[in-house]
Amino acid sequence: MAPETLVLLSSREIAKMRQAGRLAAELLDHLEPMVKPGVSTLEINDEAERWTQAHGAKSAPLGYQGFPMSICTSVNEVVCHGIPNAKQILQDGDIINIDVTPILDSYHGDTSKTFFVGTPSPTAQKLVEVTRECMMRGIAEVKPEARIGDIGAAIQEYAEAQGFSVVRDFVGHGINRIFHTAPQVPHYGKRGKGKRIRPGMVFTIEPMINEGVWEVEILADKWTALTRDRKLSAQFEHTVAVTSDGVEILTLREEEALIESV
Ligand code: EYF
Ligand code: CO
Repeated sequence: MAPETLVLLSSREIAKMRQAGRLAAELLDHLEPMVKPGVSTLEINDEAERWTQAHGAKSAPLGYQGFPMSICTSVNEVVCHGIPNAKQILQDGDIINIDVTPILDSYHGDTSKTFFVGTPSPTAQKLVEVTRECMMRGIAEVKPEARIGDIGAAIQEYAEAQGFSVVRDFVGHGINRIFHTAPQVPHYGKRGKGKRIRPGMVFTIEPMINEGVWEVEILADKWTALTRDRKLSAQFEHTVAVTSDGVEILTLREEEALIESV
């Protein structure tokens, strides 16, 4: 089937996605204690690869379209697809997005979180908090009969009201046995526009929110996207499944489940 065909997953397939999503969430939890000044992004990558293999899974990014590493590590002005590197040592005040996608039993779980390294600046703190809230507001729009445009509109309205901008060049995407498939899920847009949301759809919501302008540049390595003005960028990502009456977050971490239930 062409990757752009929009598929609705059966409950059996969603159960598989739930297992992959849970593993992805646990991997982020496992990596979190490593996020400290003095640690290199390569050390985080190598631990992610070791842990993924030890849990019977594979790292989807490794070799995907030629990507050279197992996870993406995007620090400060890097918007996404940062490549882990032995020479990149985390410093107090940095922010780092860690984006993981294990493949378990052929199904993908894709999630990311932006972490603080030590103590953040007030601007970094606000940007990261607003970006997580953008993702959650986008997820709250997901229900049968809503439109894909409702997700982006909710994200864009909140980000811009807080004085930040929404990256246009990278979007959420359908995900199942295939890493990137239909539908595309922009993090900006208009309510009532775009494809209708149906039970059985599974896709990512992964807003990248910038402190300054929304435009990005790609480094000479052909992968790393960074802000055109070199100001900060943050990102959060969940994989979600549309249910008969709303949404299930397949990559929810234990810590978040506790927050969501209070
Ligand atoms: C050709 C890639 C292709 N794409 C997405 C491919 O986790 C991800 N999204 O949430 C994600 C991770 C990777 C990825 C790793 C490699 N790619 C990246 C950058 C440019 C590009 O163009
Ligand atoms: Co991802």
